[in-house]
Amino acid sequence: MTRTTRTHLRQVVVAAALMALAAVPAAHADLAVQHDSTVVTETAGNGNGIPEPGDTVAVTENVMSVDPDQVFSGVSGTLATSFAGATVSSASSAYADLAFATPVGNASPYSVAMSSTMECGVAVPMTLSLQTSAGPTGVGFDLPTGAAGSFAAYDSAAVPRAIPDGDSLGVSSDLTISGSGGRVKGLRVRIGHITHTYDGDLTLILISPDGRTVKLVGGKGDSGDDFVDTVFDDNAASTIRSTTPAPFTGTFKPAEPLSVLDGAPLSGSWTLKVVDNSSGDIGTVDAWGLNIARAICAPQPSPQPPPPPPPHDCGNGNGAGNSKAKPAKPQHDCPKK
Ligand SMILES: [Ca+2]
Ligand SMILES: [Ca+2]
Ligand SMILES: [Ca+2]
Repeated sequence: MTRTTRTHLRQVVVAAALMALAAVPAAHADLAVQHDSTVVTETAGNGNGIPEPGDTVAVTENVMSVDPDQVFSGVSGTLATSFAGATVSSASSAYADLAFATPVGNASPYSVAMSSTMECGVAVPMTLSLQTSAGPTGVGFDLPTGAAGSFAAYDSAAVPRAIPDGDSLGVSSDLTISGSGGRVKGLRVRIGHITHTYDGDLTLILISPDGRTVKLVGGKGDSGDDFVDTVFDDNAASTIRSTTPAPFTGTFKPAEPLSVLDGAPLSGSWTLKVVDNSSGDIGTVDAWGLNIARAICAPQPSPQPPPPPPPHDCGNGNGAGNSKAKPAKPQHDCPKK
């Protein structure tokens, strides 16, 4: 086998390994490199600074070592996406060494072009494959698109629902949103009323139409009764704590972030699942709803208009030759002869 062939074979093997990595990033999770944060900057498009369909964006993906005993050196990244509406045009970059708990970004920005036909609000899934002196690894992250529109309120009609006592299957109450679709860019959950004589029995979970789950609260309130006008919002100051008294009236941070629902389809069947984990006390889901901000995107600039027609020659030879000095007048302004 020639040197060239061996090199080529090695490249093919590496390429195959990268493809496998993109498909199954969890297989390399033991290398202890994690996603930290992503910085997205619009570099071409409609110029409003918001990543949107039709824009090209520069991407800095900050990663870090979560292994206190290892510094990763010789790090290089290759960015890819399996999403049909996006194209990575600058995919490769070096990274400085990854020391424990210190985020490091790609030395040269990645570039991603988003198709003008992709849906506003979609979070574009990206895979960053990393080569290091300790072996290959990878991280996944999303590129969000669009801005949040105004919130609209939706209420579940599937109430009341009895909560089965001490049953891990729980009860599901649906909230169906019909209409023109769109994607979520912000979401709050309103628990108008749950009647229950021992809140500490309960776990509340929201499920999106595409199957994403968010735990809102679980096992809080001890023997306290009911939920009354409880709102879950990522922007709230704190979660429901062990010391928070029932019935939890007010606005609280959910146990898990609702932001994972950004990019989910708005239309379809949302579900509030309520599980009663302990026998003895019972209750019902009486009223709940969602406040959802739909993703909105600004249009891309119109194509350049065609050049104006040549000025009308009124028959006295002052047409094209003088067009720079005198703009053409409409035809009806020609002097009468
Ligand atoms: Ca934009
Ligand atoms: Ca009680
Ligand atoms: Ca119970």
